[in-house]
Amino acid sequence: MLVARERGLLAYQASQPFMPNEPLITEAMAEELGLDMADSASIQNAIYTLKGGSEGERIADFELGAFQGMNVIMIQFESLQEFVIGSRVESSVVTPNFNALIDESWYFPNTYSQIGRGNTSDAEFVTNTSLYASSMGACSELYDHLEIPSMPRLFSAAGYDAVTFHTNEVGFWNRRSMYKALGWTRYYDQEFFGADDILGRFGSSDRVLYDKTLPELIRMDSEGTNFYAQIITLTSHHPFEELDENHTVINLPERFDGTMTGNYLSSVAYADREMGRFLDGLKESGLWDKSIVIVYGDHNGLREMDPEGADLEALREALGRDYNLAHRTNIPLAIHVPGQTEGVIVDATAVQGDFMPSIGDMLGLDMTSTPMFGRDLFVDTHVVVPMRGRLPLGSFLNDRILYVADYSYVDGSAFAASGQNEARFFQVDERDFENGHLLLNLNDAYLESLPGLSDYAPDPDSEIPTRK
Ligand code: GP9
Ligand code: MN
Repeated sequence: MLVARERGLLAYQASQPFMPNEPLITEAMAEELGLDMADSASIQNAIYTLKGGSEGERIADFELGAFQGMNVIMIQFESLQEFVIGSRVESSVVTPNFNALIDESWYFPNTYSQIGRGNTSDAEFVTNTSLYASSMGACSELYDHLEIPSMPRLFSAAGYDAVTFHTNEVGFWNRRSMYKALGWTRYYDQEFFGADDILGRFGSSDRVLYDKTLPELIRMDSEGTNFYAQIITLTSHHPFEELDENHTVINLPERFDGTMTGNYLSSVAYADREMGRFLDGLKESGLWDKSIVIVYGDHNGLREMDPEGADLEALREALGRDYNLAHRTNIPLAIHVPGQTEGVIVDATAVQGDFMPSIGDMLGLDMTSTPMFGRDLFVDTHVVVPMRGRLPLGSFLNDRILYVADYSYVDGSAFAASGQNEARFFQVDERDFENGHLLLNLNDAYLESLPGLSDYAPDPDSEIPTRK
């Protein structure tokens, strides 16, 4: 992309035949890392080596496996960015329910979205595999024919039902095939949710989503079935068109009228209210006390904005500072464990690929046959996460910075991973830059090594959106 941008498309095309056709993992690299692609333990060890180790201080006040046998309810909240949490515009609090959840949960304010071109579906893929998304297309399209080691498969092996809920048709983003590749026990889509209270262009509102999901969870529980449930919300989706009176929950000042920022905040406020009703329902039903509840954003909601326009002006007001690439990629993550009554804030950098090892920690799942690129959030280890798909190849996150690549290492720019202040990157981060590249290669080689599904057939109803 850089060659094309700086030297023109012709130069880019001319350069293609001369690009060396290196294998993803060279023999020398495999030898140095003691890597055998047929052995998952050796892949996991190589990941740890490239990331600078896996040992560190345990930060959790609970033991490994303390929540064995509990259910897991994971809410993937559409377009939820971290800056919204705790924010208020004049007297309007945007996310009172999420704010209250934080007060009794583990909260990771410096969590980053790892999506590539598959938006929501990439977030589903990454959270359930602890792998990296691609820059070549949606993971749901690229990897749908594989039998992918995943969280649903780990839960199934532990005797759980692994179920996923979303009000759109399952063919969107090729989810029917992706869900099979990920090994979900069952999915619930538009066929289950129906067409009541359609909001936006994709499907029924979050009200309908939660109202129909809760009884299913209660039913499974009453039948003695442990479950891992992922709930994919929808209403707070771009373009956040103004909600009618029945769905409006906050009053913003007039200057927010018609701005993307204003519509976005209103839309998130609606989705937050519905989530709050659902969490109350979990409490009333008793499921709250026997479930780990995780809520996080899938990716940014706000898109390109005119630097001089009212959108960005409104955003600066809501954010209280300038908006940069780190703010754009930053999502909230809250984890409530059964019995927890007090909030804990963890400032370390986190990503969506960390959920799987962290859930494995809380439940004591046997994860030895599944290499994971994420880290256990309850152990304080060095962070290095290559970022691609939404940022130029060569970008990465570590404990301190989000580094955005350019031509060479020294040309890139850095943003504080804490989102707070100006950041600088140092030569010392260069190792993370290089290891990030190797981690991506290892990820891709691992995916290439996975077996295909014996009964794979492309889904004729699949729909992959073309816009980014
Ligand atoms: C529709 C929903 C779209 O099913 O996933 O969200 P997007 O991927 O555009 O964020
Ligand atoms: Mn989305």
